[in-house]
Amino acid sequence: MAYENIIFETEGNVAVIKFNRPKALNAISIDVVKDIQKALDEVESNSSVRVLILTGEGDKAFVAGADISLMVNFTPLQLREFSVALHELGFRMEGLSIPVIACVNGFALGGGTEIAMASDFIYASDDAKFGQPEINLGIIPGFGGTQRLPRLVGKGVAKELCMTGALISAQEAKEIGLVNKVFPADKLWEETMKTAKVLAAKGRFSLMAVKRCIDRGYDLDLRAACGVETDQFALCMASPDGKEGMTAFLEKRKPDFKGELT
Ligand code: DAK
Repeated sequence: MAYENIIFETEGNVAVIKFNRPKALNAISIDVVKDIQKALDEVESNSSVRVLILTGEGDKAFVAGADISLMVNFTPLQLREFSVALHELGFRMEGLSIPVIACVNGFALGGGTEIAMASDFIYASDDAKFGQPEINLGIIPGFGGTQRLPRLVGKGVAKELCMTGALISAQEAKEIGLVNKVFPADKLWEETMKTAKVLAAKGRFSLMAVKRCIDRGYDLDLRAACGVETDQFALCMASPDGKEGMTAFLEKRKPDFKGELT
């Protein structure tokens, strides 16, 4: 399928969505969100896809936020539609059964930091910049920034970033726990792909189970969260990949995970 606002491609078991509006620093519009939703339909209907990477076209920006030139003219109903579309996208990314890596190759501001946070983890180039600068526009983060950011970095740091609107470097973002790893810009893609391939070789169900346990359990009390883990653990043990992994260990060979249901 052809897309206007993104580039969608697959490389082996890895699917890649590139935000593709480099002249506007890949700012997000409702059409971008619709294109991503269609690409996610493709991802979900292709069981050979084991990992998804999000990145930005060009060398300047991952996503510089929501498209301010469009947003400024939105009616309240259009704003509501945009809001619903963005929140649905974030929850859909978290609900995907495969890992999603944000490969942040430049500015990730406002909606850019927010879509990166809805991924499972973030790798960034050493020249990337993060921030929630909405306060400078007289608004606040509207795509989960006030909610996902404190969960990742703690309340105080999240409040400081949302209240000052300050931009921070990739290294600072790593120090506060927003970013997992920082690479020189010319190595970011190679390193992200290396990790994606490591993940693609793991069992499909155990990857999904880790994602479910951590995302669902995070908002629950410890006892309820451990209950989520118990259920996911039992499902993995009963899955063909679970049997294969343990049998391979006992037979002193590499596991061959098929990701099948029976
Ligand atoms: N929207 C539209 N265009 C943008 C843009 C944006 N967010 N960011 C950059 N551009 C455009 C610029 O206007 C410029 O276009 P031309 O003038 O060439 O036509 C082009 O990209 C290049 O940008 P600059 O010339 O400004 O490049 P610089 O290197 O000088 O500066 C910059 C780069 C990233 C520091 C700067 O462009 C900048 O400050 N951009 C705005 C960053 C920002 O404030 N981001 C937050 C946007 S607000 C919601 C959900 C979510 C949101 C809202 C509502 N609901 C649920 C309802 C999210 C809001 C946001 O993300």
